[in-house]
Order: sequence, then C-alpha cells, then structure tokens
Amino acid sequence: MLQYSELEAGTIAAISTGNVTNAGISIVRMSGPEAIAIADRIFVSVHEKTPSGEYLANANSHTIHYGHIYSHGTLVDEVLLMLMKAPNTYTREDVVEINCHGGMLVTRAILETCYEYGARPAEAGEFTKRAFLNGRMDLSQAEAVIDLIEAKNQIFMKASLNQLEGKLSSQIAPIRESLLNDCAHIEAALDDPEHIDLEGFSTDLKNRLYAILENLQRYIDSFSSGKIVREGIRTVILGKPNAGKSSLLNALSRCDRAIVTDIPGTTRDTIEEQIRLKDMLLNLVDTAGIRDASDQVESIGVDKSLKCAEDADLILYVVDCSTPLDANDSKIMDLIRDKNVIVILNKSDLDEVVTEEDLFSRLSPTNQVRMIHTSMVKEEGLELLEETLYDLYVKGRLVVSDDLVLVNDRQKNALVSCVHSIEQVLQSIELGLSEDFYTIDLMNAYAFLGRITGDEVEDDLANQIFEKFCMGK
Ligand SMILES: Nc1nc2c(ncn2[C@@H]2O[C@H](COP(=O)(O)OP(=O)(O)OP(=O)(O)O)[C@@H](O)[C@H]2O)c(=O)[nH]1
Ligand SMILES: [Mg+2]
Repeated sequence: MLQYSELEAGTIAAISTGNVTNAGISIVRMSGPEAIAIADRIFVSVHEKTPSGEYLANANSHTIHYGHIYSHGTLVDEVLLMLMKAPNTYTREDVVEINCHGGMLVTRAILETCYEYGARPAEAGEFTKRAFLNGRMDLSQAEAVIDLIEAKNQIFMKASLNQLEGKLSSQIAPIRESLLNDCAHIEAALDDPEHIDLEGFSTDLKNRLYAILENLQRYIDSFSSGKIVREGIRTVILGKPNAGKSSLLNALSRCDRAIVTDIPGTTRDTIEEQIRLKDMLLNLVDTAGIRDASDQVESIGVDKSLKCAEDADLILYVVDCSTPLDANDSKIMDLIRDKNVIVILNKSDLDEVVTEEDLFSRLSPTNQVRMIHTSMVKEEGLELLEETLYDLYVKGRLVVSDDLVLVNDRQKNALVSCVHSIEQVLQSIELGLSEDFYTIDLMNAYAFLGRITGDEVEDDLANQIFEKFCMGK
C-alpha cells in the first residue's frame, strides 16, 4: 500500500467549484490535520461575542456555521462553513468547506487567506489521492471519480457511478482471494505433506481457473465498448465529390458547419465535429470527395480523406444514387473492404439509378454493410440512421444494467496480464508439472489484479492517475 511522503503531508486547500467564471456560490475546501485550526484563525461565527479561536474545534462534526472570514482583521466575505471532522469525510481527514459568494475575486481572496494562515495549495486530484491513501476508496473507485466528472453521456455516467460504488472492486476481490487461497493451500501441502494432500487438487484448480478466466474476459471485452462510450465513435464520412457528405455532416450536427454547394470538390480539408446521438458520441469527420484531383489543394485533401478512413471505427459511405457508380466508387469500395460500413444511398428524392443490389454486388463479401436511403433535401432517413447506429454500438454490445462496468486502458492491461498468468498455470497443469510450479504464476495473477484496486501499485503510477484530476477534487 502506498504511503504519504513528507512532501505530501500538511493541510491542503483549493477552490472545489468551477473557477473560471463568476457563480452564485463557490466552495473553498481544506483538508488535513490543521484544517480546523486554520479555519478557527480566519472564521468568526455570528454567535461568537468574543472570538475564542477554538469555536470550530469545540463544535460538533458535520455541522454548518454562519459567519465571516477575516484576514488580518479585514472582512473578506460572509460565508457558510461546513465542518467535517475525521474520519467520516471524503479524505478521512478533517475537512472544512467554506461556501462563499461566487465571485472569482472573493473566492480567490478566501483561498489566499487559507494559505496565509497555514494551508498549502492542493495538487490536482490531491483530495481524492488522500481518500485513496487513507483507504476511503480503492484506485478503481478513484478513477471512477474523474470519469464521473468527465462523463459526456448517460451510459458512461452510469458505468462510472457503478465503478465508484465498487462494482469492479467487489468482483475482483473474491477472485484475488481464491487465487491466494489456492496458493496458500499448495504451500501448506508442500510444507506438511503428511496432513494436507493434493490429491485431485489440480482438477479442482483447473475448473476454478476456467471460471475465473470467463469472468475476467467479460471485463476485458467491456474495454472496447468503454472506449467508444468514453471517447466517441470515430466516424468518417466518405464518398465521391458532390455525393452529399457535407450535407450529412450538417444534418447530423444540426448546424451549417460545412460549406455545401453543387460544385464537386467543395470540401478540401477534413472537418471534425463531435455530436451526440441518442446518448452516443460521434466524432464525425467530413472529408474531401474521393477522385483523381488535378488541383494540388484538392489532391492533398483526398489523401487526407484516405488517411482518415484508415483509422475510423465506422465509415459512412455516401453514394449519390442519382448518378451511376464509377471508378471513384470502386476505389472507395476497395478502401473500406475490412471496415464497419453504413452505406448511405443519398438523394433518394431524385430518380435513383443506383440500387442496393448494385452496391451489394460490388462491395466485398467480407463487408457487413447496412444500407440506408436518405434525402438531405427532404430530411428523410436520418432517424433510421440514428437507430442503426444505436443498434450497432449500444444495443447488443452494451447491456446498460446496474452492473455495467467499462474498464479503462490501465485496468484492461492488468486484466490481460492476469489472464496470461492464469493460462501459464493451466499449461503447467496440462503438462502434468508438480504443484509447486503453479505458485509463482498464481501469485503473479494475484498481483496483477491488485493493480486494479491499487493494492499493488507504484508511486509514479498513482501520481499519473491523480494528475489527470481537476483542481479541488
Ligand atoms: N436533391 C438532392 N440534393 C442533395 C442531397 N444531398 C445533397 N444535395 C446537394 O448536392 C450538392 C452537393 O452536396 P454536398 O453536401 O456539398 O456534397 P459533398 O459530398 O460534401 O461534396 P464535396 O465536398 O464536393 O465532396 C449540393 O448542391 C446539395 O444541396 C439530396 O439528398 N437530394
Ligand atoms: Mg463536402
């Protein structure tokens, strides 16, 4: 378990509310052994006739006090002060929160007063880091705090809340315990073979390990969905010039983001827009129409379109179905061979000369494509597109349940390493090796899982995690 370093000790203070604009109220938070003493130096309750300097020290915990903050005898603000004594606090230390008027100047003046009377500035995420170091929450829960603050949609918010409630840790703990028990049993049997025998043990162990693997795999699988929910689906709109790509971007983002004209080759550079559809985030990229461009600027644009398509999670291939397919379409179809594709048969308000069958017969059979007819002019087909996207990325993939947990990159890596160690044990069992060969890998698996909860984590990694937090959290 990590411990405080000398440098980290002391009483910290920060503005915990948003601190870039004025607001109704702001909160300055202090945490640490001196928090109450410092507050007593600067706060005078309306109930104190002669300030004793120990008013808060003598007050009950979890109470709110009305009074004023003074700095060297000068009034700073009229405040409500929340007094929370250790250990039932966010950090498990003494915590004081000063609710002041929300002007930036006055809030900063209160923070400065806290510093002047003994607190030091908190690092980003330092309150939560203390909560972790003091055992109030484990590392996966601390990570959930930042996720919850940054969540951009309901699904991710729900998953973060579940993780904050300990849904991941509570699943990991019994698995770790089981691994440790098995290891201890082997060690005990090796020490005391007369009383503890290992008859049939490896068969039982094998069954337990397979069950664990299945369990862990579920969480590993949640990573890719989690990434999409967290960061959005990287969606690239491709098509030949004039197909209606920019019109689609504008329709989906409900604003005139990209220039639309009837001149082929209007869009030269990629245009990115993040939009929210039915609780999904789409990182939409409109691109220059694919063709052999003679113009140098357009040609650079086309190269950029091709590059974008390579990294996409999803391609929206826009076909102008009022004009016959040509060599440009063939080039695009080649390009999207192994991709997730939705084909948009656009301009359905005009006479259609391209049919779904034409496209199916030319698209690679490896492509699992869906086709949707749209008209940007008549605003038709967009709802169906939204539903198709939802079906593809949320329904079926993500069961939005009370248990939904979406692991992050770091947690996934720990899980994958744990799986490898367990597979090593299974291999040793298959090879008929004696039980003492299992223990190292079992202990490794145990340790890798400990990285998720933070039981086995180095200082710099924990620091990296907390640095991502906002100030005052
Ligand atoms: N009739 C009809 N016209 C459309 C439709 N969608 C787009 N258009 C028209 O087609 C022309 C080209 O539309 P854009 O959205 O600029 O096409 P683009 O694919 O972005 O074209 P480039 O940027 O040149 O590659 C414009 O005149 C649009 O108004 C549609 O569904 N029906
Ligand atoms: Mg365009």
